[in-house]
Amino acid sequence: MTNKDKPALTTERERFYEKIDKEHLAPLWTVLSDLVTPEPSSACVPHLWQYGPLKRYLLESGGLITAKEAERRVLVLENPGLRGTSKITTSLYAGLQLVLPGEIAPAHRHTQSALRFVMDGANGHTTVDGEKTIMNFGDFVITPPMAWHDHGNQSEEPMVWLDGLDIPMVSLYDASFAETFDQDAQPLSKGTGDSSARFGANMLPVDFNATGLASPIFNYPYARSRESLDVMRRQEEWDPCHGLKLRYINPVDGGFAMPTIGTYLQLLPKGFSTAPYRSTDATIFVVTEGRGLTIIDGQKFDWGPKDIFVVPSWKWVTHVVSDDAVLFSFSDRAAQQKLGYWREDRQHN
Ligand code: 1HN
Repeated sequence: MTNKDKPALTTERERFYEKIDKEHLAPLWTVLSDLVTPEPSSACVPHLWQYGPLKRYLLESGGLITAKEAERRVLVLENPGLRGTSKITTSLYAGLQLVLPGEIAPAHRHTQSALRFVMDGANGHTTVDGEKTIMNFGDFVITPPMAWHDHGNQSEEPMVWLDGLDIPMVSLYDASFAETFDQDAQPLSKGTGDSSARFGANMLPVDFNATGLASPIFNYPYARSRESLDVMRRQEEWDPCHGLKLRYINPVDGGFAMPTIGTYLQLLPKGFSTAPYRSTDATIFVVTEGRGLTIIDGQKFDWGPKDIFVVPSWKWVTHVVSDDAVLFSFSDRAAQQKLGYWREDRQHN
C-alpha cells in the first residue's frame, strides 16, 4: 500500500469527488500514501541558529517591550520548514527568553509543560508552585503541566534561557487550559532547595505518592550533571553514536523528567566522530561547551558555544568534535516511548 502511485484522476472520478465534497466527504485513495508513509516524512528541516545574532536581537527586543507587557519576552525559534507555526520541530516549541535585571515575568499556569535551559546570566530565578529556585548557566529547570510559574532577575545581568514546550502536542489534542495569577509573583510556600532535598538525594520521603508524571525535582543544576560526565570519562568507554550520554530522570520511577519531553546531556571528546545515528524523535541540541560540526542528512553545520541546532526525525546524524564538547538536547522521545512509536537505527558494528 505504501509505495504505490496514486490512482489516476479521470473526469468521472473528479466529478464524483466534487459531488461528495459538498457532503464533507473525501476519497481516501487520493491521500492515503501521504497519510501512511513507509518511513517518517517531515516538513521539519535541519537548521542551526548561531548564538551571537540571537542574543543581539533578544537584547534589542529588551528595548522594545518589558517582560511584564509581553508576559514572556521571547523570540521563537521557528523551523525554516514550519514557518508561521511557532514550531521548532513538528511536535515541539522552542524560544529564547530574556529577563532583564529587576523584571518579573508574571505568574501564570497552563497545560503545556516547559523546560528552561540557562544560556546566559547568573542568579536569575523562577518560582514553581510556591518554591523558588536560582538559575545559573547550564541548569535544566522544569515547569510541570498546570504548575504556577513566574520568573525574576534580581542580578545585575540580563538572564537568557531557552524555553522548550510541548505546545504542538497539546494543540494536537485540543487540550489547552491557561490561567493568570492575580499577583505578578506568587507567594512562596516552601524554602528554596526543598524539592532537591526531598527528592534529589537518591531518597524519597517514605510513603511518597506521586501526583503527576513530572519529576518532583525541578532544577537539575549544571554543576552536578557536568561533574558526572567528567568522572565517567575516566573510564574511557564511549558509545559509538553518543559518546557519553546521560538522561535526566524523574527520581520517583526512573522515567523521563518531563511527561512528554526527553532531556539529555552528553560529552563528546576532542577528535571524536560519532557513528551515523537516526531516531524518530526530532531533536534540539544546545552546545553548552566546545566546538565541532554536525552532518545531518549530508548537510554540514559548524557549531560553537551556545549555538542551537535541530535534527529532524529519521535523518542520519554524525557529530565531528574539534574541542571537548558538551551538548544538552531535548526531544519528544518521552511521549513517543509512552505511545510505543519510538525507533532508532545505528550504523556501526
Ligand atoms: C511560557 O509560559 C513561558 O513561562 C515561556 O516562561 C514561553 C511560550 C508559549 C506559551 C507559554 C514561560 C512560552 C510560555
